[in-house]
Amino acid sequence: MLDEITKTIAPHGLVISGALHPDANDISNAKTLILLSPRETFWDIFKNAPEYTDNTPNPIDRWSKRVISDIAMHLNARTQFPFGGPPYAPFLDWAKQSGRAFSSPLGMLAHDTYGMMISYRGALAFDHKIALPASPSTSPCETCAAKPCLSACPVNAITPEHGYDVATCHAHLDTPQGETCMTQACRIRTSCPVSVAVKRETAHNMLHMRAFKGET
Ligand code: B12
Repeated sequence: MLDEITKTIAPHGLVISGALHPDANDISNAKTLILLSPRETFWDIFKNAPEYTDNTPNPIDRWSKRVISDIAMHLNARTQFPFGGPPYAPFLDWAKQSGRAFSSPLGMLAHDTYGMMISYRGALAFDHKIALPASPSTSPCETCAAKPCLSACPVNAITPEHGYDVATCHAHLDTPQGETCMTQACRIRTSCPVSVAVKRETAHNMLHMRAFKGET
């Protein structure tokens, strides 16, 4: 079944980034949840989708809803999305329960393959149990001696002591010095040694960062 899901989602630029058997009282009411994230081909596929050029807000969220809903129908599953709240579906908890993503020293998630560049586009909820492989269950942060994430932000907008100071982050993005964060993505996220392997186009980074700034 996992193979079938992988084959179905791959042409849409998506990959299984986590899977879990949620507790009986989980809000998803699912026996199996499959978390979906962008893979290397995502941007080329998305760029050619109608949502990219229709000049309507939240293009990636709208693309995710359309594409993942179609996939779910095909696989006889239900959907969950990380956006559209509040209330928000507990993607951070699901990610951690999957054993493939972990709280980094800054609180932001670090994933075994995508590091801090992990993001989720949606989840497939199945009413039956799908056999899942064992996950690594050791955080990449445990073996990361340098911990560059702790000093990567030019304005210390995220600290272990005070969490995420969104206003400080926003203010920096509006300055010339903040341009690198806008075009090359958040410097904390890209400093993660696991994230370094994740290559993203400038336009992709800018779309997310502009959405974060409330500009799209
Ligand atoms: C609201 C929200 C935000 C708010 C956070 C408000 C705040 N902290 O005051 C804002 C808009 C600022 C935000 C920003 C970002 N977010 Co956000 N966010 C969410 C969202 C939609 C809901 C979280 C929530 O309120 N849950 C309910 C409450 C009750 O639970 P909670 O655990 O207390 O939630 C807190 C944390 O989620 C935290 N948080 C949310 N995003 C981020 C990002 C960072 C860097 C940190 C430290 C904390 C943080 O803030 C929440 C409220 O306090 C989740 C998706 C989801 N469904 O979980 C994504 C999510 C957590 N965000 C994510 C991402 C990718 C980002 C961005 C990096 C987006 C980008 N630019 O690409 C930015 C950070 C900017 C940057 N430096 O790059 C990812 C996870 C990334 C990770 N590795 O951990 C998620 C899971 C979305 C996804 N589709 O994958 N986000």
